[in-house]
Amino acid sequence: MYIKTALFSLFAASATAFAPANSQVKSTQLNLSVGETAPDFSLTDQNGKVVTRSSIKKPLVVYFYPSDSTPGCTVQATEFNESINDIRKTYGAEVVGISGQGVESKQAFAKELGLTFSILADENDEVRNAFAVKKAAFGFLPGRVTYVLDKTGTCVSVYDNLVDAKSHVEQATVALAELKESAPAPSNPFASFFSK
Ligand SMILES: *[C@@H]1O[C@H](CO)[C@@H](O)[C@H](O)[C@H]1NC(C)=O
Ligand SMILES: CC(=O)N[C@H]1CO[C@H](CO)[C@@H](O)[C@@H]1O
Repeated sequence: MYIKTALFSLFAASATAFAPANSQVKSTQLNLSVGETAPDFSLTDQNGKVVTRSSIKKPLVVYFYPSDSTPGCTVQATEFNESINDIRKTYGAEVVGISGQGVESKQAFAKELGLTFSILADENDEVRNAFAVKKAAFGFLPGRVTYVLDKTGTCVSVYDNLVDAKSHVEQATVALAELKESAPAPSNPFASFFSK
């Protein structure tokens, strides 16, 4: 429901804000940009757990990939899997992967690689469409795009690269490091007592 609403407002916004005068840009070519709030979503992961974006109150790497169990996506998932402990400990962040195949396919892919983070089944591409993930290869392939969101769901980084799957992890880590750097120090000297 909220995805539809988000999708609609994206389209409505895009019609006015982004309409270029002299080129044909379809709304599907528009992506979530830095500074915008990411659409909310609830999707099922490889273990049957429902993951809701807005209930993860930490920085979140949302990476869209073309397809389970393909070579590029295997490299990318393996690389995120290798960095996940660092991403959790150093940056207090979480990672989710999203693609259009179902839960069974996610189960097989995650089991094959021993993944320790959620990969989510977005079977009708609803979330991919809500994020308006840019297509790759002149619009023929689902894109490989990584978004880094801050803990409030605001997008701080977009990285689009179909071919170099490995580089997504590096780019996401750079964005997480910048986010950590820019986190304001608590203005209330007693704040640290309450956040324990
Ligand atoms: C993913 O991480 C887990 C836990 O560290 C490990 O057992 C597994 O082998 C890793 N998978 C790959 C493909 O590296
Ligand atoms: C077509 C479009 O809107 N592209 C944008 C995708 O996001 C990046 C990063 O925010 C922008 O630089 C592009 O203009």
